[in-house]
Order: sequence, then C-alpha cells, then structure tokens
Amino acid sequence: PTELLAIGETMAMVAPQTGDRLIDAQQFRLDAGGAESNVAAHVAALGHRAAWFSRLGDDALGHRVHAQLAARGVDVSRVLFDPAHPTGLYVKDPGQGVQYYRAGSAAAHLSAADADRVELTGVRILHVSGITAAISSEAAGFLSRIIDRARDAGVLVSFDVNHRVALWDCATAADALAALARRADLVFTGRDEAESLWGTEGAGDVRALFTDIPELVVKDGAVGATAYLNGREIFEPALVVDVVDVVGAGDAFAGGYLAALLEGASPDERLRAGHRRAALTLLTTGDSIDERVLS
Ligand code: KDG
Repeated sequence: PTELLAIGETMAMVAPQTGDRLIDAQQFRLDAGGAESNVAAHVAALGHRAAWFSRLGDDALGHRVHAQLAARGVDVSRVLFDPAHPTGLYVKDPGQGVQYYRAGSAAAHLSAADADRVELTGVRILHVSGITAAISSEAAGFLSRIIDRARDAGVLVSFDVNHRVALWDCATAADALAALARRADLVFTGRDEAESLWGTEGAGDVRALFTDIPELVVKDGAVGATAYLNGREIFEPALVVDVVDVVGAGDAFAGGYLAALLEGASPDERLRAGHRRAALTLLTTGDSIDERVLS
C-alpha cells in the first residue's frame, strides 16, 4: 500500500536551460512542477511507496506531467484527467521569480466530491499544502474535505504552509492558513513566511502561536530548522552549500523529513534527513534533484 499520498496542483514548468533571463534564453526545459508532487518524488527516491493525486488537463502537458512523475517513481494511478480544463503552466525567469498561468486549470476544479473518492486505504501520511487553498474556492473545499477524511481514517496529516504571495496576499491568507495548520498533525513553515503571515519573530514565537500542533517544524533557510514536539524543541543546523536555486528546497526538506518519519527515525534524524535532501536540491536549477549532482 501507499505510504505517503501527496495532493496538490502540479503544473508544467518551463525554465531556461542555462539560467539566462527569460527574454534572452534560447533553450528551455519542460518539467513537472508542483510542491506536493515534488515531496512525493523525494519520498519515492528515498525508497518509499509514494503517490500523488490531483487533476491534470487531458492535454499533452497533462500527460507529460503524468509520465514524468511516474518516471520519478511516483504512483500516479489516482490522477484524474479533466477533459474540460487545461493543465496549469508556470514559467521561471531566473532572478525574477515565476509567472503562473494556472487560473481555471484542471487542478483548480478539484472538488469536495473528488475528495470523497480518493483512495486512502493503507495510507500512513497525507501531505498537502496551503497552495491548494489559494488556487480556487472549489479546491479549498477539496482540501478541507480531504483533511477531514484523512483525520477520520487515522492518516497522519502533514501540512506545508507554502504561502504563495502571487496567489494571495498575507492579509487574505493569514487566517485561512493558520486554520488549516491547526487541523494538521505535522506542520512545516518558514521563519520568514510565518513572520510575514502572522507577525511572529523567530521559531519560538511561531510555536507560541501554534501550541496545539503536535509536530511543528520551523525552517530558517541556511541557518537550520527547529522541530517542536512532545514538549521538546530540537534544532538542527542546515548544511553549508553553494546555492544555485532555492526553489524546491522546502519540498525536498519535507520529503527527507517525511521519509525519515516513515522509517521511524528520531526527530533530530528527521531534521537532518530534511537538510540533506534540501542541500541536494539547492545545488540544481530544477524543482527536483538532478541525479547528476549525486555522481
Ligand atoms: O515548491 C516549488 C513550487 O513552488 C513549484 O513547484 C510550483 O507548486 C508550485 C507553486 O504553486 O508555487
């Protein structure tokens, strides 16, 4: 059975091959890009049965994303192909950020009825993120419903806050993301992210805001990450790397952490596993690890 099921929109991602600005670049990659499927791919790469679910357009980009995730070892058998709406797209402009073309995408049409049909039998961890709450009200309803179902089924709910400023501003997102975090068993957030959303200063302050979350992980970029659980506070420093691209590092961290959790590793080992996986991603321009850096 599936050990981890990640759910959330994956788009087709266009990125300049060389790291040139979009207006100048000549060669591009076309890869699957989505925070939650990145996590699934990391967990699969670390030797676990990981699945991903969303809606994809029944178009060439959708089938390409599906095939690319399958090639990364992710079980994509639950995916719904939506003939009425397109696969979302996003374009990376190195040094400038990203541009989304995802309004009205297939994933924005994830519905509460979809949530009722997702197979959860045997799943140990459901991993979701705040992005799903931001893409449409229908998808927000989906997210709420799938969290309820997972909780009822005794599946551990892992939630990455993943505030995407391009989708909703802090004022709109703050309460919605806090309410979702409080329904999860395990929450990942960034120190900066928490500061801009909730005005917290430092990891301890985030913990003070979310005392009831059983396992809270506050990441502080190149400094390290702190886990709060069972009345303990555990800090592990990040690894020192020459950063090429930070996109996807949070997903890699979550993937490493969750794989270690599946293995029954201690909290400090989970944090170290997260940092190891993040470090590999920081060395590449893609959302995921270029296995060449491993050789
Ligand atoms: O974490 C990486 C993601 O930001 C990227 O894959 C795109 O899912 C994405 C999003 O909504 O930003």
